[in-house]
Amino acid sequence: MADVFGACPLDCPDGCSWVVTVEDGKATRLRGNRDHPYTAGALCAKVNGYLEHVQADDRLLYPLRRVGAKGEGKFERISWDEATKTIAERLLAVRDEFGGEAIWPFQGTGSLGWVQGLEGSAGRPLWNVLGASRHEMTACSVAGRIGASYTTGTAAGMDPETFVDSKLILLWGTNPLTSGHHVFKFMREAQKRGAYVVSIDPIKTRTAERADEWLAPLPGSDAALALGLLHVVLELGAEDREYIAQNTVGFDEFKDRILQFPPARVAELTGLPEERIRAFGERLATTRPTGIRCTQGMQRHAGGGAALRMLYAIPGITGDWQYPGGGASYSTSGRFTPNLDGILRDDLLETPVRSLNMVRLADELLNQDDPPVKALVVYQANPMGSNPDQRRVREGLMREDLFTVVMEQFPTDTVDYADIVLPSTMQTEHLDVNDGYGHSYIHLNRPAVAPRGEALSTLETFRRIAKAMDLHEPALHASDEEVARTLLGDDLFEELWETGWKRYLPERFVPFTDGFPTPSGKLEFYSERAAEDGLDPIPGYTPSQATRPDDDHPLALIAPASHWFLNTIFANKPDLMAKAGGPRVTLHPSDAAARGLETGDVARVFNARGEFLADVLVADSVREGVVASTKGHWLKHVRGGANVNATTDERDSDMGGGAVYHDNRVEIERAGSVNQDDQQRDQARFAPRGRTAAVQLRAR
Ligand SMILES: Nc1nc2c(c(=O)[nH]1)N[C@H]1C(S)=C(S)[C@@H](COP(=O)(O)OP(=O)(O)OC[C@H]3O[C@@H](n4cnc5c(=O)[nH]c(N)nc54)[C@H](O)[C@@H]3O)O[C@H]1N2
Ligand SMILES: Nc1nc2c(c(=O)[nH]1)N[C@H]1C(S)=C(S)[C@@H](COP(=O)(O)OP(=O)(O)OC[C@H]3O[C@@H](n4cnc5c(=O)[nH]c(N)nc54)[C@H](O)[C@@H]3O)O[C@H]1N2
Ligand code: SF4
Ligand SMILES: [Mo]
Repeated sequence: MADVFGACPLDCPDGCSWVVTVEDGKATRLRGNRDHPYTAGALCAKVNGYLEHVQADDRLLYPLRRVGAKGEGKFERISWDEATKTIAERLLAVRDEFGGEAIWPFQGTGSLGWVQGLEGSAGRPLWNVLGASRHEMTACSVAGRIGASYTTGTAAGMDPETFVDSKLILLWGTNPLTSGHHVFKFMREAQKRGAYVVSIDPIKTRTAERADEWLAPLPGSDAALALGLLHVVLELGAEDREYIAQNTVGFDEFKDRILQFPPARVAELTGLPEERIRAFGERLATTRPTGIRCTQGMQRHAGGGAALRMLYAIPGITGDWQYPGGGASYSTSGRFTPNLDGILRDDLLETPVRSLNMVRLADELLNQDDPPVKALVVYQANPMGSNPDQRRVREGLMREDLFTVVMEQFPTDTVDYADIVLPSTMQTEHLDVNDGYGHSYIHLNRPAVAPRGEALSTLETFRRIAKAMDLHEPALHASDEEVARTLLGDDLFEELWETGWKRYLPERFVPFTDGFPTPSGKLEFYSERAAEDGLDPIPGYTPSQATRPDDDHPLALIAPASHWFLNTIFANKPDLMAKAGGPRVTLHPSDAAARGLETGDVARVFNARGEFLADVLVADSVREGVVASTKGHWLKHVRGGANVNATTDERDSDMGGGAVYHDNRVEIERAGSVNQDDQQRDQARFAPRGRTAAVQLRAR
């Protein structure tokens, strides 16, 4: 029996350190590492059952070739040699006829590993040699990252562990008890010591339930709310003048902007009562340190970049950036700086190539002709479920002249459109290096067990494709361990091999004490860089689509993280599917009454782009005019074969071409009611594949 250190690879800020117990070559137990200060012995509702997921009956175990029509999901087993030979021939033929840019390596966030996954852009050396299009990772966090960086030079803000020292905690557009719960124990401790916690979210989430106060602004109005709060701070003369004078540039210009947003105006823009804005502003003015936790959710709007830029400016006015427990926390990404250049090998690229925006998948597949996308290699992504404008994504993937390869662990909705499917290892089966974008630790994930079936790691898959292409560049053949060593250096690699994890920052780290990584070296209320990029040089408010009433589709639909899935991962795992139930929409009683909807009804949720079916829940946990659902459902496992992304839009946010998932409008009508007969029929029709088998597995 042996305990093997590893780390969770999923797109979650918590980046947990875990320990796998291996007996006779089998992983028998998985637990959160008790010695790790951030993980502290706990994983989460989703990952506790990860070993069971690795053993699931629907794991993909062999390479497959499509035999049915695209989308049908009919395949035959082939050998790895045959698969890589076919891929090599097709990709080289595409490159010869249309140029390398006709190949699109489409990588998602299924693994954030630095060796096998997104952080190290696994596969990049091969794409460089082929001159493939660059893949712009825009689905998740880009707008907020760019926005925050105009203010402070980086989006890497507070060390989240220092929330324990906060006296006022603003949970701003973030739902940590669902989307990364480990930070909450530091907040809980602060709360015990007397800190006041405010949740600012149009939805009363399970986190908002535990806050001292819940404020529900109109979606996308956060920058306006922040300006209103700062207005109160200035009215009270509570700005930290010494901090501002020594550490910031552009205060006078920013002040003029703030003065244009008195609480009365902000009440109109945000839909919040003026007294509450005023009271909240007074609390902010008088409580040091104030820590703002603001994550990716609130930037999935037309003005998402502007909002994060604004929130990172608040502690510049109150001086909170100087205290442990003060400041703002979007992520810690960018603080861990391994030798990335050494593994990306961008020096192998002969001529510059175009970039393709991943949230524009449908548009690029359907309308791009310079050159057209002729080959799509999808890995660690499930665009059929996760991308916006589902109907058009499907249309794009249906193109007969598109050669699609999908590397996967499970038969997702995207797999159904593949010409060739390649089985991939899961985290217990391969080597990787993982950090966490919500903490300050680095981990080595040692392979604990042999891969199931013929599954291969991402890098081994690319090595075999390179070999089949007869490409001899050594970087294309570096082993998983060589890549990890290049990334970390031998000393750190060997240290982590023994210890599993290491903190890479001092304890109680406070950022920006030696200045800001901006062009001026100071916090920039006024940003030349923003002006050069064609943006407002001063932080401002960009209204979202969802704040503008639209007669046909008046309800603002927000679809954030599901408690039971991670994006679309686990949405085929029977126990978690049962806990999650089918897609649901929560409506305010007044919106429900206006449509004759009641809890238990089945509703059609629709707009011009498409529709999906959902169970209705009527509750005042959403503000009027706002409807809540969640992301993640597999299309093949739900009624109507569509999830919430049938209604979301490919439109870009204000910065970096980011996604606008929460900036969406729909109408809802009754499609039926869930009486017992319906339920039984639905259960028979939509029972997840493999349910019986998985239940037996647990019973054993
Ligand atoms: N269980 C679980 N955990 C996850 C994920 C998952 O799918 N499931 N996904 C992971 C990923 S990929 C990411 S990027 C992170 C994201 O984690 P979060 O940043 O928490 O993102 P969301 O869950 O999208 O949204 C958070 C909250 O923002 C609110 N919100 C939406 N629009 C607005 C707005 O305009 N203003 C304000 N103030 N609030 C708004 C939503 O109602 C929601 O409660 O979570 C990760 N963790
Ligand atoms: N409506 C709505 N939609 C959203 C969002 C939202 O808030 N609302 N959030 C968006 C966000 S934040 C994100 S990050 C995106 C995520 O969108 P995607 O990047 O498409 O992520 P997933 O849907 O989780 O799909 C990841 C797939 O990778 C596979 N996978 C995991 N590890 C590996 C591996 O090591 N190798 C291979 N080959 N495959 C692997 C998993 O089985 C899974 O099918 O979704 C976005 N979609
Ligand atoms: S999904 Fe997040 S909370 Fe759950 S185990 Fe992974 S890193 Fe930890
Ligand atoms: Mo994400």
